[in-house]
Amino acid sequence: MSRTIIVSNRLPTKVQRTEDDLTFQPSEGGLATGLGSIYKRDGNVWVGWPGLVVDNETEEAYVQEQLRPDSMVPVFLTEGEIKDFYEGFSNSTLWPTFHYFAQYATYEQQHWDAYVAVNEKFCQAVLEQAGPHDTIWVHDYQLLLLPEMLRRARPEATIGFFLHIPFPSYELIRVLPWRKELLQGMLGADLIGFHTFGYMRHFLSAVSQLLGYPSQNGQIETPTRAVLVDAFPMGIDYNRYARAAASKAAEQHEDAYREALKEVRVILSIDRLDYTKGIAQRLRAFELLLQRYPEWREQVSLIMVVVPSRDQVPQYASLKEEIDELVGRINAQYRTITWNPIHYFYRSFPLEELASLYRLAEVALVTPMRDGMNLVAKEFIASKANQRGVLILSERAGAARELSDALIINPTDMGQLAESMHDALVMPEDEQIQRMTAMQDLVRQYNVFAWTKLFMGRLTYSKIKQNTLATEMLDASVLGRLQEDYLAANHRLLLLDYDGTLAPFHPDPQRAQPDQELRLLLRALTDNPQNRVVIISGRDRTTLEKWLGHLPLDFIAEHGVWLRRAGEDWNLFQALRNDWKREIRPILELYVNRTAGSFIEDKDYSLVWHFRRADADLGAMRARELLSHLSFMTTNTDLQVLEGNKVVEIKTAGINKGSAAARWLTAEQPDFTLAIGDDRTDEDTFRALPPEAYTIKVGAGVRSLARYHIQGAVDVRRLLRTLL
Ligand code: GDG
Repeated sequence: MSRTIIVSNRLPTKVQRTEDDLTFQPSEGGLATGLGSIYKRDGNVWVGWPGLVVDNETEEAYVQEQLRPDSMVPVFLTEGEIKDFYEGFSNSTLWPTFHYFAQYATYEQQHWDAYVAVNEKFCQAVLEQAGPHDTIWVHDYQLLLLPEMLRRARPEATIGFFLHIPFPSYELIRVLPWRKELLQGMLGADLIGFHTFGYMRHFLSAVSQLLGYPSQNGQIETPTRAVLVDAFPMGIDYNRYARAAASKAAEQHEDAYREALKEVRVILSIDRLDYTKGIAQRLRAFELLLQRYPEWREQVSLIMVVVPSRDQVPQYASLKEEIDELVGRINAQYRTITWNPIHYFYRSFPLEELASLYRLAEVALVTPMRDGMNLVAKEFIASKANQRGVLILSERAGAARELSDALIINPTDMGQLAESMHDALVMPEDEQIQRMTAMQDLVRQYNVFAWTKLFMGRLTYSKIKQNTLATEMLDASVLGRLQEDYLAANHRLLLLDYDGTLAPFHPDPQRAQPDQELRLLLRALTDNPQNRVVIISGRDRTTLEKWLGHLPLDFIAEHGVWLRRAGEDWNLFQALRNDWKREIRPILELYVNRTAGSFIEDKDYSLVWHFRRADADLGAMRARELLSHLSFMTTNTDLQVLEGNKVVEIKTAGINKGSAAARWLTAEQPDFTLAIGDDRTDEDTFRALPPEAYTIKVGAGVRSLARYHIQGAVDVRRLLRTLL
């Protein structure tokens, strides 16, 4: 039976060193609860760092043994690794960059090296657990390289990846010296999940612009595989928070707080210490509220919990100082003997005390500068049994995409923030109930269990889809059969596409001319009198003739418009017109004018708009626009519009590589046929050939009618050489 392996930087446990022992306590974070239903059953495991440095093998063995019954497998990190991989690359490079704080990011080669090494360490630990067909779910920004490392070792495994923090705009990603490696690392997965559609869009754009891989409906076509990308907003264990808030213990705590606070109303803020959370801005906005609305003085207090975190990273230490200073100043200025404006706690609370704070507060202030999701907002909602209470939520938290009934604010707009606190404090009860009910329904339904189920379901689907789309890989056994059939045959027909098949793409199409190696290869193939070798291309005949005309090859040019048998003259497939160009050309010119880097290729009987050299996203968008423009223009004409690899081509309908290939088939009656091609126009060739023909698609990410696939032009040449 196949197993599921969860991998994250931290294990869902707290291991602590006491004077003469280690203690183990399950940590009940959102992720641990959500995945509990998976990793604890059927021999599944969770692989991760236990959270403390263990410096001898006896202790390592002890930790391993202690965690085994709880289905956890520890990965041990050294002090140096924690410094360079965790505090370094993860928290001083990726964290600030992904949260739009690029000014805080450092770019240290040593940190990167440690990041690679620790990802490899995790990879080894997972491989010790994983069989070839297991499912592996990797979590978060500390392990961006892991999916690809696992893929190399386990090509058939089902691998999912989820990013818990934002994925920023391409403009930030491109700043990172290791940007391509990071994207490639993630693309080892079959399914990549983000909290919001916005993060997903940024990722697709970065992949397209940095790696040149196109995508459609969230499916990326890499040269080797299709990768699915989707949005899965993470939820909480709703009932757990609802129950905790309704518990006797929480009620007692609330009573105690209430007694101390008297009639004072409470605004609540809870965060880990982090510059992304907007804590200082929130304090200034609270001060502004007290200035603008003096009537709230002595009536309202801010309870602010800041959970200590990452204090080894310099920015965190100075943020702590800034907060201490601000709280001190505001309290000193406004406090009275009986009233404290800000109750500030720099520590964490047990769950039932946290729950009592959620109960107590009338307003929750969740105002991060950037936040992947933010679960505090959802926990506050789940805790409000009587539906009274108002959530003020930053538009830059992932949660804002779902919780549209919150008061959504821009966290840098201090005035708006102060006004929204005032609005929340005066909001009529029926409006509070109506908003809170709507949000509770949503948070209850899209809880963490639904999230896990959805992700796992989609992961299974992505694999099924890949398998049904995929052509068989041309492996050694297929190659063996192909060679045998080739040798046994007397009269062979080889139909070879040019660009992307025999020669790699070049940004300037006129510079993709054949090199010496290719010329020699084609010469050797044609030297065998039993071979008929046809170059079947979308190129114009002049170029093909100039590049390869000296060889005894047959040519099918312009996707079947022009035909030439070796040693003969060019013939038209059939009599054709090209007066339509007068009307279509100005449209293409319009798109050239609007899209820098694009250009028109004018072939005898077709027009092509090329956008390989244009900005990738802009080019793709303009191509869609042009396609719809042209589909309108060409209705009821005998023109067809083809979408190729970074090209849009207009030509007469009915003539394509397939109809031309069929002519060769009839004329030659071969007893062995091989066709190789990489783009959509080659599908016509594959379709036209009999089932026993060897049809090979170059690239494996997309659906093809071909029987086999092969990776790139280099592999095509290698394959052809084996036939010599
Ligand atoms: C990352 C992303 C994304 C806080 N104080 C106490 C306490 N907490 C608990 C909260 C909540 C959790 O910590 C914080 O979760 P967040 O979602 O707010 O933020 P990150 O830890 O930064 O998590 C974030 C998340 O991943 C999930 O994908 O939402 O955007 O940054 O559960 O309740 N818990 C206790 N005492 C405290 O004092 N017991």
